[in-house]
Amino acid sequence: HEADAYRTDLMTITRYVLNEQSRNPEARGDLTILLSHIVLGCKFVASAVNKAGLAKLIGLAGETNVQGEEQKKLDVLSNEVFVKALVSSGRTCVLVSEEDEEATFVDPALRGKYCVCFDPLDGSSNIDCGVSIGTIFGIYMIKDKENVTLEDVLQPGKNMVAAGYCMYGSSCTLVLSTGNGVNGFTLDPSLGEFILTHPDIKIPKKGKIYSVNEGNAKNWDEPTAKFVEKCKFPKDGSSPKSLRYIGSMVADVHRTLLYGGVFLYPADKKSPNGKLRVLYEVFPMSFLMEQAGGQSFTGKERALDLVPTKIHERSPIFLGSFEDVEEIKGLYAAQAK
Ligand code: P6P
Repeated sequence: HEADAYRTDLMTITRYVLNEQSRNPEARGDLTILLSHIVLGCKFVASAVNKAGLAKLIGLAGETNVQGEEQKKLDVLSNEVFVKALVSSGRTCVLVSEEDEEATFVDPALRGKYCVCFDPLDGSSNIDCGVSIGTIFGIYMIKDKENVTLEDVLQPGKNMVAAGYCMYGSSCTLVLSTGNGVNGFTLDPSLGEFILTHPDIKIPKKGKIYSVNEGNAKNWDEPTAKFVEKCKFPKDGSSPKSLRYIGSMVADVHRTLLYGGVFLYPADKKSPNGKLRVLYEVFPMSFLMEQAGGQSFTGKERALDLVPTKIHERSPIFLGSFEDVEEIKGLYAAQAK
């Protein structure tokens, strides 16, 4: 019976990744070990986020907790945990974090063959009001282990070997792809294990939801304005789409992945490259969308084809259901003519 199977045949994320990697003859288990350290970081953040309100972990730095200790901001704390977990894994050589101005080059004695770009706690401005937040990560293989440079992380997103996010909400859900589809795992706090709950996620080809900060409408370019207008006042007599915008990328993207629709953070007159960061927001989410049968577009090109030149550079992003993004691409192509 289904429930019994869950209770006895536990498909943990570790077992899932091991199974998947064992099918790859040249795999030496390095990615498996790296992912297990990322999972550890997510478990730590999940427990810290859940305690946040109680231990005064939220809000601005300088808060003192019940013990009167100087309390670090949750995103600073999360960043430290992830950096330490990734370095100690012995499988990484360059790290790019939203929290650190410069890339971290791992001590040669501890170097491995992967680069990790991550946002340890994306949407952290939402912590104080209890809105879901998340960790986002993307993983590259370095080009030459003997000669490690910033070029190893300035690769187009299509070179990523794995990407994922962990959403800290009503439940803690980790969504992961290592290039063979997308799977979702839910943390069972009683076991401290992520269990497979969403096997082989596929995004609906078309959706009834659009997700954008309408507050920026004054500054949008014409193709974006036309697309949003079409969502609200369809010309073909179909019913208008629903607007759902949480303002926390992991939450908005997770809903888009499961329910379909499109998430947009377009360029506008004030921010010609939009707001979201290429290496640790746009690329990982675009990788997942393509692996789930959706697509992701920058307004100019396929998001994963973009070649970054700076580690914190931004890009406009339109991602989600294949057909919805196709419509947006048509509007931009018409403008380009
Ligand atoms: P806006 C959160 O601050 C964030 O980086 C993403 O998680 C989110 O999608 C976006 O910014 C929200 O931006 O301008 O709509 O508040």
